Amino acid sequence: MHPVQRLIALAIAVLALASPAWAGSPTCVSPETKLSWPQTNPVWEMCWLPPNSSVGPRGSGLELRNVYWNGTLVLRRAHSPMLFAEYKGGQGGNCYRDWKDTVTPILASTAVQNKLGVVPAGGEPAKTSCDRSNQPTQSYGTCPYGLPVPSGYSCANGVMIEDGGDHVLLTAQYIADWYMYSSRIEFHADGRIVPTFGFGNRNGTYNSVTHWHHNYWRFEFDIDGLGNNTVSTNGVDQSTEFSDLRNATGGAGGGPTTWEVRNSTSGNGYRLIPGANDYLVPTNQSGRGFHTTDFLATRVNTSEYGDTPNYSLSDCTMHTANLINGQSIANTNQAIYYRVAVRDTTANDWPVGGPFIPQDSMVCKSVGPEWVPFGPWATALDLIYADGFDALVPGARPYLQH
Ligand SMILES: [Cu+2]
Repeated sequence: MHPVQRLIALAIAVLALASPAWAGSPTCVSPETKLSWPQTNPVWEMCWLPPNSSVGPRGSGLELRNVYWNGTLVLRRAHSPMLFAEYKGGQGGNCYRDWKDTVTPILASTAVQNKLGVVPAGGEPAKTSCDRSNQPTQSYGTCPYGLPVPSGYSCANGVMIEDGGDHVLLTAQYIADWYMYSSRIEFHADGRIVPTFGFGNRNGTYNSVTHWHHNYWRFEFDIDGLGNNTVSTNGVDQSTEFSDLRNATGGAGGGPTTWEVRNSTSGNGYRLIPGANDYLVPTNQSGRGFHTTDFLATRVNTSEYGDTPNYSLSDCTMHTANLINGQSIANTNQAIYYRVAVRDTTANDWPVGGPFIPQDSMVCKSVGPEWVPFGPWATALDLIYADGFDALVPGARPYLQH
């Protein structure tokens, strides 16, 4: 081959490695805002919306649309359209379906307020009510939660976007009267997606009644963007909508239950691994029958963002049968719902009959799983890292060894 031809061939090969079929990038339309992280040679790109611009009846909290990893579509949408509180024995507040569309300020550096930025050296990351609340009976109100506000910091509404070197973290906070909820999601250079939900408070109302909070995330996958995904449970492909439970032991010889979504053709996929704290409060611990499932795999239907299109404060049951109603989920796009819950316990009240645990009702508790990539796109990343292309991703750590 002529030296010039060789050079051209080499250049093409290098370009192909640097951006192999990774041409995809979201188009964001107001009120969506585009995030590219890092800003040059982005690994993750997406459109984000604050809770007050999210879809669904009374919103869906922090909402992300058209999420791309290295130029390949992963998610059409990720958000939290169903949120509940329920009280022991129907005391006090009885039960509620909370709203998810009212923002409340977060204490954060101006560098990360509604734009990608880096927390100043020696400064503190974005602080929500949940981050502040570590005492069993004390509440701290709204931002700045009784704290001094450092120079360069302020209480701001919206989405805080912090560049963590090997990941980017988005933080939103929204309020439903007595409660202030933190919704966070991390996107790691190695492909992992780590959502966290914190159940905080504004004041101490019903602090004296043991109660539970439930958040349901909704992850609408379209891996590779071709509408042909498959969902499996512990490795077994599923063809019809189903609900499922977390299981730490999996029975005799088993392991923790995990679920996977993958492109039926390419094999690119994500595995949902429950977080350790997700197991702390079992399904329906209150015994009231409002929340009986942890995981739902549903077919994507137009404008279906939850179990009911009509929001009502007193509609405090999650109506599983409205979502799991026999539709096929074979070789299509699915919306995965994943429930996490916490219990805020009053003194001398839990467990029923004792011995009672100390009061922890105002201590904020955070829960959440991890989505881990698998398949060719994860394997390709191994090769890229092994070949030294991780220079494109400052601070990135090598992908999990297989
Ligand atoms: Cu609470």
